[in-house]
Amino acid sequence: QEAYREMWENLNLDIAAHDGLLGVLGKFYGDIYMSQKGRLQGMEYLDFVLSEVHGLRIKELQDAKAQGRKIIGTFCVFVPEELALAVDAVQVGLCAGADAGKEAAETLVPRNTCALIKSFIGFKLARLCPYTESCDLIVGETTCDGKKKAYEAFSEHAPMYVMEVPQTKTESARALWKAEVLRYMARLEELTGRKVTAEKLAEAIKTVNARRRALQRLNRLRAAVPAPISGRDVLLINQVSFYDDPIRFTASINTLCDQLEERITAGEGVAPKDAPRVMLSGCPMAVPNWKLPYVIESSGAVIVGEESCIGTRNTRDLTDESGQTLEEMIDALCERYMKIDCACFTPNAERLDNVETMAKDLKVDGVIQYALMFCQPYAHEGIKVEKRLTAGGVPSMSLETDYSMEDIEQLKTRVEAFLETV
Ligand code: BJ8
Repeated sequence: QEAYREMWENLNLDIAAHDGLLGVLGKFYGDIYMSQKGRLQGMEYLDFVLSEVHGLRIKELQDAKAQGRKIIGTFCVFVPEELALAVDAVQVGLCAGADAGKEAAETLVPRNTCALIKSFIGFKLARLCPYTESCDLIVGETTCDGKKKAYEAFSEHAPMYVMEVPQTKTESARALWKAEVLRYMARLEELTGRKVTAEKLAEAIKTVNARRRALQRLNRLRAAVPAPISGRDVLLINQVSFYDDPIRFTASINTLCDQLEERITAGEGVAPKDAPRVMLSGCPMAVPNWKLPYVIESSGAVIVGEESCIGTRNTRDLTDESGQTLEEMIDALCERYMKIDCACFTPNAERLDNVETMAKDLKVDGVIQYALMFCQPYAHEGIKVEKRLTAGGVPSMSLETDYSMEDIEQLKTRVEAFLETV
């Protein structure tokens, strides 16, 4: 850590508070991750990335900046990473999953704002996040009301740009989205002084698709019985996918998948064959939000899928790679991103179909709807999703929580009661 102190000082972090945060994180990670039995050797890469998440990766970002590359921060899977890569920028996810800086955040957004929003604002105001501080541009989006309004307040503290994400999938909404993608592309070109060419965009589309394919492969393999990898580990992999270099990350996940294949062939699992198979559905779980997965898996179940943006919603759809011209590639991008079934859309019937299909494909014993407290879109859809699943014979329960540890016993009681019924 000493080696990084100067870098953190240059980023104007609150060093004492940041030391405290890393201490808590390290302990939390040890309890939740390192205590697991029978972990795959390939997870060492993830352990290393996480142990260096505020160190080596930030150093890499600083080195990229020194070479004239720009750093783009995002909060939503709607922001097309392909465009950032096509202008040689580095894109990182800034969603945060810890309670830090909550009081400061509540001076900027109302108390009844979801924990994810309060967390990214808290991290900024408390000067705790070296990613936020490294960004040349932070890209928000008009998804839920909470985020939309929070970006207005956040823009007083950070270099913000907001993409207008439509709320429906009509023809006019698609035209708006294309115009927004082009407007964002122009902003990136202006920021970096580089042009998005057909050649660069084709390469970027391939890079991001390759990462999605590796994660799809991981999701197929983890579905084996007995489950060869814990849900906690797969969540961590999905979380790291938002920070790490995409090419290095893809290679590491494919290596891990090779090990998974060996484990499946040997019939080995991380949980007994008859452990209840649970799927999570709903809000994204940003680093280090591992509370609910830990509660579920320490209750004897194994998580076999995450229907969320830090999960399959971000990896399910690929961008068509057959486009030859820049225009064709941009159309392919627009189309791919409009397949995202975020609860902010109305209507959003395809999400019900997707959740049901996923639950059946994974042969789950039950689905846990996860909503962050004060998240209107996912709380509303939780009701519909639950109805659809129970009608199809899949048990489902809904949980609302935040980032505090106060409700952990209560969650455990509810999860255990649910598991007894599945
Ligand atoms: S595409 S899910 S990443 S918006 S939890 S902030 S919805 S009040 S995160 Fe999301 Fe994009 Fe949609 Fe995905 Fe609002 Fe709810 Fe908070 Fe949320």
